[in-house]
Amino acid sequence: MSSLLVLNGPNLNLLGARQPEVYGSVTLADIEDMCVAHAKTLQIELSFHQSNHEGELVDLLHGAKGIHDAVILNAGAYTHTSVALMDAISSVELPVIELHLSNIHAREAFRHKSYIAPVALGQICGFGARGYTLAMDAAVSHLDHGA
Ligand code: CA2
Repeated sequence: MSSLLVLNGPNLNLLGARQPEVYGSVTLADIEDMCVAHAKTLQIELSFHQSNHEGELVDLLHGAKGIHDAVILNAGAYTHTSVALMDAISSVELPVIELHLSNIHAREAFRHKSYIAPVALGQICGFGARGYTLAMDAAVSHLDHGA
């Protein structure tokens, strides 16, 4: 049975509380529930985490090797700054799907740069919370068919 790790970065624990016009009104707990339900329909295992700390996200990526088959990563603002996360993704040699709730390319210029994109399998952004289940489908499709 395939296993996916869903990793969420800084401030995503605040979802639903502020800026609903940008990020929607769902909470991260709602998103986790959606992902758990979707994992059941896909018949896969799922692990879901959030951290506000760059080093902890690096540790969680390192720990994924040999345990999970693919990673879905919403690195939050670290997307735009973190060489450490980029290097961690390269080192684990697992397929990583970069995910964002908002369309980062339609926002401020500093959000257009992603350190994750060059080492990711692909990027999903702009579909709100639904992006998480889209990313799960993409990960399973990649694992099953290499597509
Ligand atoms: O669109 C996304 O998913 C982001 O990864 C969200 C990050 C942002 O820095 C990225 O550029 C795009 C922000 C995380 C959520 O921040 C919140 C701030 C206030 C209230 C609720 C969430």
